[in-house]
Amino acid sequence: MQESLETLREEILDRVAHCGSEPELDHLRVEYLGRKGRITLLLRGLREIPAEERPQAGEQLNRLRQLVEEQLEARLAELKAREKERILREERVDITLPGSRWERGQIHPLTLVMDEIIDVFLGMGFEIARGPDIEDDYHNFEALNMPKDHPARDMQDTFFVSQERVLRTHTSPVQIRVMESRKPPLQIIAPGAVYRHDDDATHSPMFHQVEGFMVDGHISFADLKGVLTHFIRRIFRAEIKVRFRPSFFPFTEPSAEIDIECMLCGGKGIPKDQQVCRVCRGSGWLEILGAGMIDPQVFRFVGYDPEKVSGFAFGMGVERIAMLKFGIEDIRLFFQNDIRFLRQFACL
Ligand code: 2NL
Repeated sequence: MQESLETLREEILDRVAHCGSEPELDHLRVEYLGRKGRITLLLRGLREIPAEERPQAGEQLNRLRQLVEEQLEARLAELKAREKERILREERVDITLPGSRWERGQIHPLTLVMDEIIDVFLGMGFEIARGPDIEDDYHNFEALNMPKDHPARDMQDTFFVSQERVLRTHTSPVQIRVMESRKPPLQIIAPGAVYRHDDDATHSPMFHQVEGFMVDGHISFADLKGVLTHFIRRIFRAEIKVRFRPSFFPFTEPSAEIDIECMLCGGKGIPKDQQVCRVCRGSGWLEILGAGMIDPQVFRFVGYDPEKVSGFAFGMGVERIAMLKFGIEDIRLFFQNDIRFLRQFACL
């Protein structure tokens, strides 16, 4: 008995000392101290040994049980402390490291200019209208006084989606649709992407337009001049010189193109260095708008009586205005999304 208890004690202490985890430790507890544990069974077996040996054996067994309980407890505390240390070591976060930065973006220069244009017209009481990028032949051409054999269709190299459907070559069809569905008085602008088969430093196959019109009982060319002159002075500067020059569009009569004095050479055409101005090519003027009084034929197409209503319409290219405003020489810069280009318009 004496010797076997000694062996058992050695065995338990050795196993507890080598135990590497809490579940393993629980296992040992059950194995020795559980309901059918080896120490428990030995304690129960005390009844069967002679009465005179019982107190001593009982004392030894109790001491062993107490020792095992203490050792299990101590080992558990040790394992917990070691685990805590491991977590502190392995899951350590260096809060002094710099965080990952969020790059701040900026508004695209075209959006900037587009919003500015829209704001000026909203300030004069115009409403914004939008329409589909894919249009039918009727709304893109026919209703704008450009029948199938009209030479003006040549001026716009059109992307065809099918025989009858095209990528809109201007935002005029948006305005046709507004007139078809509503009655004057109307003051509308139609901003958006348009498409033409054209691709060089000043032409992009997709670009942006703002067109607009005003229709009521007695709208005159004086209204056209007033609205567009105000617009130009808000977008460029209040003192800028403006010129209305006769022109032609199939959907307006009379028609005009509107120029501003060249901002590079100040309208001189030939700046100090005696070279021809590269922006206005020596003319001193820059074309920035097309406009005119809406043709009576267009009114008939949308069901208005040209005897009772009149109006003006205008159109401009947003890229062109942005290029002039910022001195950008190649339209393709707007669409390459080179961050070095885009960053220059931060905070504008
Ligand atoms: C330009 C010239 C223009 C219009 C667009 C228009 C629209 C309707 C009726 C009549 Cl629904 N006209 N739009 C009129 C004159 C000129 O644009 O140079 N655009 C870039």
